[in-house]
Amino acid sequence: MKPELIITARGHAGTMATLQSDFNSHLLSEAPDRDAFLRQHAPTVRAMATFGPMPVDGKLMDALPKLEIISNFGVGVDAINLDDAKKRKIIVTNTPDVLNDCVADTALALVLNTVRKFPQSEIYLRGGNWASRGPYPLATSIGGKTLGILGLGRIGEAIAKRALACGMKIRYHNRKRKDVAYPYDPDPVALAKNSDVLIIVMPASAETNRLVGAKVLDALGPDGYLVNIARGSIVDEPVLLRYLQEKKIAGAGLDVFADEPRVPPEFFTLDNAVLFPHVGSATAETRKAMGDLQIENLRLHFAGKPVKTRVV
Ligand code: 8YV
Repeated sequence: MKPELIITARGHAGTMATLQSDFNSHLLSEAPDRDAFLRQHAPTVRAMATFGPMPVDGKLMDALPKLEIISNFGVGVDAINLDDAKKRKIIVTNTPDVLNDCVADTALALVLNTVRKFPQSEIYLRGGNWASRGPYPLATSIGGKTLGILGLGRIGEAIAKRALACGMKIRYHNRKRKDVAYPYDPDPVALAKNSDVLIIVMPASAETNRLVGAKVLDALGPDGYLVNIARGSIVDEPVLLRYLQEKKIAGAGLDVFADEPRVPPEFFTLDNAVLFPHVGSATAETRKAMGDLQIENLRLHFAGKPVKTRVV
C-alpha cells in the first residue's frame, strides 16, 4: 500500500510526477470543496508535501489527525507554523544546501544589476535611445563597496564569497555573532549605516516581519541600495516603495515580494528598482535537487528511518 499524501499546491513538475507515482497523492489546491476534501482524507493521510506560500497552520494540521510529516520544497519554511507542528509532534523537513550556490548566483546578479543598472540600460537600448540620445548615464561600481549581509547563514556565506571576488567588502548582522573574519554589526540599523548595499538573506519569521522599514532605510541613506532575496515579509513594502519614489535610497533589487505573485504595480514605474519574479533557486538542476531531497525525506520517514533535513 502506498502511503497517503496531500500535496498542498502544484509545484516543480518532475517532483510532482514522482510524488504522484510513489504515493497516493491528493492535490489540496484544486479541491472544489476544501473542507469536504480534508474530511475525506483525514482518516488516511499521513504526509504532506508543501509547495509555495499556502499557509499550513494548526487548524489544517488538526483537520488531518494522522499527519506525521510535512515535507517542504524549499529552504524557507515560513508558511508552516513550526510551533503548531512541534506541539502535535509532526516532523517538518526542508531542502537546505542544495540551493545555496544557485541562490547566491541570483543574489550577486541582483546586486550587480541593481547597482550597475544593466536591465535599465538594456531597456534604454531597446527603446532606440542609444542612437538618438547618446550613451546610457554612468552607473556606480561595486568594487570597493561594502556589502552588508543581514543573515549570514550558508547562503549568506556563498554570497560573501562571490562578492569578495568582485572586490566588495563584507560585514554582517546575525542574532548571534559568528566565528568568521567579517566585521559584525550588533543590529540591522548599524549594519545598514555601515553598508553601501544591504542584502537580506535571513529566514522570515514573526520576529523578522517588516524588520527592514524606515529606520533601516534611513540608515542606508540616499547612496545606499537594498537587495532582498529572502522573503518580502521582512521588508515594509509600502515604506520601501515610498523611499524609492522619493529617492531616499539609491535603489533596490527585489527577488521576493510580500504577496507573491502579486507585485504592487507602482514598482513597475521605478527606474531605480530591479525586479525578479522569485527566481532565486529557479534552475532545472537546483529545482530537481530540491525535489529529490523533499521526496527522500518522505521515503526515509516511511521506511522508519530518520529524515535527512529536519527543521522540527
Ligand atoms: C523557491 C525559496 O522559490 O527555498 C526557498 O525558500 O524561496 C525558493 O527556493 C520556493 O521554495 C519554490 O516554491
